[in-house]
Amino acid sequence: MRSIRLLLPFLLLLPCGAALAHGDDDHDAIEVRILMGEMYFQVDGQAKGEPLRLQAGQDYQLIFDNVGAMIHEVLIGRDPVAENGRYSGYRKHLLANVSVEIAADTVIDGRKRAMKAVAFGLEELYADPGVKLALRFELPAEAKGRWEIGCFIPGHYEGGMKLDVIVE
Ligand SMILES: [Cu+2]
Repeated sequence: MRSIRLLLPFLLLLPCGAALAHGDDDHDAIEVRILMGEMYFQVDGQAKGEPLRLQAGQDYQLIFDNVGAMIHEVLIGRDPVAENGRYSGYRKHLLANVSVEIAADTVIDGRKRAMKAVAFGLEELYADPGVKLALRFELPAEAKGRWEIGCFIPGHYEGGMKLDVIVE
């Protein structure tokens, strides 16, 4: 079974094809595909370990594509929390004060499903193998600095499943 699990402070589900907050102005969003697997995040077209570089104030569509064989998480933040040598998440989240449109294609019980949602304060997403998650948002000016994408499923972050994000 493939599914998407969302953990969000606020989630608004929309019928498929419904107009999202940004309307149809997709043309000005920069699309970046990020591959997820065991145990890495990799910007499509870049070498493994090369940071994701973003511009503050720009519209983005980040597509997280789980090409691996395991469920993975997507968190974008800084200041990882460690307890007893285990990492459990970030103290600060890049999209904490940002409205994000989420679109996903998945298969549940053999049937194709698509979902769209708008989330404010996105912290954590899960994607089963084969799931593609598209996150569309405008990166605020105050996001400048160093961030990180990480997966905090036990053992994954420690196993190297993280990638530097540089917002300029
Ligand atoms: Cu993972």
